[in-house]
Amino acid sequence: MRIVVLAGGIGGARFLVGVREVARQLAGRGTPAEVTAVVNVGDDVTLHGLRICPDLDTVVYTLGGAAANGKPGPRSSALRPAQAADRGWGRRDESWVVKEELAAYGAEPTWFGLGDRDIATHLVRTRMLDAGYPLSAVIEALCARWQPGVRVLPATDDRVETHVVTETEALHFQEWWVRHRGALPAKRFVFVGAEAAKPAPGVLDALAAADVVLLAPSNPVVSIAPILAVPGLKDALAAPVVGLSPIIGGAPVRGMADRCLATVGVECTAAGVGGLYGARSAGGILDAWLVDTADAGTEVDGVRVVDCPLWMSDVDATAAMVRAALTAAGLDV
Ligand code: FO1
Repeated sequence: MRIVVLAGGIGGARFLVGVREVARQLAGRGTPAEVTAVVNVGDDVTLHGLRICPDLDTVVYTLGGAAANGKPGPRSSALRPAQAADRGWGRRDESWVVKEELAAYGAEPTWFGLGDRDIATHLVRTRMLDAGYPLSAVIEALCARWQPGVRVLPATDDRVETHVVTETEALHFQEWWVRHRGALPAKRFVFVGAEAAKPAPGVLDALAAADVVLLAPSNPVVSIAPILAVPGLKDALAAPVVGLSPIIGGAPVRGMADRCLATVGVECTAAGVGGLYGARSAGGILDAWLVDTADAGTEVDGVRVVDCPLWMSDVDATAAMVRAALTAAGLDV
């Protein structure tokens, strides 16, 4: 079974821990399963001369057991509720000496938290990019160390950055999200560079070979949309596409999807996001849409809606969501 997952950062990473678990269970029952994560690059930013890839790093760190959200062991995991206070991004056991030193020099931006261990990742990546390696080769090198257990691909090797247009200015997504906590009213999101971008090596092949494509419960506006904005990617969604709602009971599980949805004029509900992705039969991409039991009865034109618990409280809960999504795609799990 070949599973492709379109994913953003924190929610996407936690979801992938469950997808990997189901793939391991399937393999244990004689059904080899390959998982390919196609990850958003729109959050990527250059700060202090370093190229930072938040969503890719969150996925690699989380699956590699290095993330600030705990070590995804065989049973316990990145999803331990006790870690609920965790950051979700960056490294666990982190220190912030370089960040403090940069601030002592007044070296802006001081609003972006670069941990000492995390900086090593950015140094390796920046050095490889400067030497001419594509981003996909950089991620492959990082995965050689972290062994995420799934294939991790950037959506594109080209530079695509999400910028936020407000009443008075355009600023990088990270500045809007981290410095301003999304408080500046955003008029629109622009995926700078998307029109000239190409899917990264392996992305179209993975989609062509896929038995199913899962849309992780990531931010639909600033995590999934920038992936779909890469020309050729949406048209390559030939396999059944099953999405999982990042909105439960009218609120985002994490982050500020509500503010992002308001900017694009979509109501912050499971139905609203399902409608944003749209039915394949109506020019959209969805064949099925999973909503939480709290949103049972949700209807999305032309889309089969299935309700099941969508709280990724631990690996087993997430694995159950994944199995429900694979079943909705008509696969036998
Ligand atoms: N998020 C914050 O809220 N504050 C930070 O200081 C911060 C630093 C940071 C450093 C590296 C990295 O990979 C992610 C970081 N994030 C931080 C998270 C990031 O801004 C967002 O999680 C994603 O871009 C949104 O999905």
